[in-house]
Amino acid sequence: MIFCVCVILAFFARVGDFCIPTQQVVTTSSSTTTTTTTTTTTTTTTTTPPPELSCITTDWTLINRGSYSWCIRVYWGYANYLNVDSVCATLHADAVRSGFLNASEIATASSIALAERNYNQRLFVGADRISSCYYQPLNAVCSGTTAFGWTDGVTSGTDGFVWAVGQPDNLLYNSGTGFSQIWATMSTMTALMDDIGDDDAVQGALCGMKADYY
Ligand SMILES: *[C@@H]1O[C@H](CO)[C@@H](O)[C@H](O)[C@H]1NC(C)=O
Ligand SMILES: [Ca+2]
Repeated sequence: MIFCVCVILAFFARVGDFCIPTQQVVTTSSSTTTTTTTTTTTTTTTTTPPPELSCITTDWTLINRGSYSWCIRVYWGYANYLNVDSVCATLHADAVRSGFLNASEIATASSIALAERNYNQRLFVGADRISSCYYQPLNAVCSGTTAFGWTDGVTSGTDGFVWAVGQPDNLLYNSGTGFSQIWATMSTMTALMDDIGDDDAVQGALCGMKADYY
């Protein structure tokens, strides 16, 4: 009996030895791939030039007057005292008869006009006789620099009053006809000004308007 138990125990002992499970260590080698994404943000600073003043279309000529820019263009067409104040608006709603800052501007206006019509023409410009000089001859009080005032709202000074000899003469001022020599004109070939009245008509007008950021 004891023998049998021993045999059995021995048997189990051996089986037990045999059955001790072998621990299998499975080493999983995990490789970690680190992807580094480098985002390079390139900030390109484009220096945008400030917008430049220009004229609305190329048939206007830009004149730099320092603190502002002015555009001029000739209106061609029959003009007299009846339409003198409206012909420029047919070119652009903002356009008015143009004055002159100095002799160089009237020369510029003349060359523009001559490039379009190469013979002498008379054009209304933006200067009207001041009322206190109505019916006054050319004299010390109503002189070439004092008898007229610029009408375009921007031109100032008296350097632009470049008159022909003996002008403004207020022709017929005392003739009793009542012709008021209110309006100033320019001759395109001589680049000189002359005052005319409502008995006369000319070939157009020198128009002006402010330049803008078009
Ligand atoms: C005449 O006016 C123009 C602008 O139209 C200006 O550039 C120029 O310097 C002026 N000339 C003189 C002598 O003042
Ligand atoms: Ca005259």
